[in-house]
Amino acid sequence: MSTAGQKSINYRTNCTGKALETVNSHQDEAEITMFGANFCPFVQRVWVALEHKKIPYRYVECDPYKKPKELLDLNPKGLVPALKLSNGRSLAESTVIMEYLEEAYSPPNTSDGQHPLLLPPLSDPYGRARTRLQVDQINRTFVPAFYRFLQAQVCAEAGLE
Ligand SMILES: N[C@@H](CCC(=O)N[C@@H](CS)C(=O)NCC(=O)O)C(=O)O
Repeated sequence: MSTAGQKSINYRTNCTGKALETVNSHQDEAEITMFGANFCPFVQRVWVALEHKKIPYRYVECDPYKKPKELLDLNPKGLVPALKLSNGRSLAESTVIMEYLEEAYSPPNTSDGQHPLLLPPLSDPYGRARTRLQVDQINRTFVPAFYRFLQAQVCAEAGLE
């Protein structure tokens, strides 16, 4: 556990359970390194996408409230998720990262069938639009509630609520 800034919110600094097993199986060097924090729903959606699309990646748990230099080098705002890519490139912002992963790991950039798609194919624009509507709904309703739930859990464990 650690304490965030002046708010005195306690939060976990490592994953547990199945998430920790997944972290431990993604410690080898890979073309993508994701800097994440276990309590962050924005990290979790990128993480789910990496797993779903079967993209090789390394996971680095980091504390975005302490803003380590290696995180600031990737994202000057010091927010997670942040991706370290090859040739000194980096990316931040979960929605931008999701679009990058979908485009970089789909035909014609990768061979057909290697990486499952997040959206229906380009040949189905209506299906893609309907999926984006669902994503928008989840962004507006589920994500803020889930974030509050994750934080409340940690506060309760720390005896703060
Ligand atoms: N819009 C960003 C939000 C990322 C974000 O707010 N991450 C939080 C953790 S859940 C963070 O890094 N907070 C550190 C801080 O606010 O200093 C995204 O979608 O990636």
